[in-house]
Amino acid sequence: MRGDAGAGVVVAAWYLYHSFTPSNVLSTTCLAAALAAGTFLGASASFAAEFKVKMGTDSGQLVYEPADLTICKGDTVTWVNNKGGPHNVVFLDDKVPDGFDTDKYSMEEVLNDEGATYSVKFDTPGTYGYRCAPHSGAGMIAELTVKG
Ligand SMILES: [Cu+2]
Repeated sequence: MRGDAGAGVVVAAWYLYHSFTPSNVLSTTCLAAALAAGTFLGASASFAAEFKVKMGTDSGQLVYEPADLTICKGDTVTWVNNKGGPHNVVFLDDKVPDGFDTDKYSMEEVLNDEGATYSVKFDTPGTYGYRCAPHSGAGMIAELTVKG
């Protein structure tokens, strides 16, 4: 029935919204989360989430927020220029998984406009360190863990 199908989509959207926030995703495994999403969507288990990282806190502190984030393989991180820019994302050559091309995924420029974004999709599990070129001296360095 058409009405039931619509309700199902709403329920699935609610479930995804409430299940894939950065804090909740830590409490489950990537596989379980993907399977649950696949079940709700009636599709494959290759669901990928998007996580937002603020560049500069709302009060203007020169840090990434969260500075320590765990995601699943296939997820995307979108950095948002929040406060205190310009900011950017430069991956640390000595703190990324083998085969990750830091030149390819690091920003050469900076984000000047508040609300401007930069996104990277992560397909290789491991630990990634990155810094903000203008502010790493002030401690604007963060870590990202990608689970398989
Ligand atoms: Cu910065």
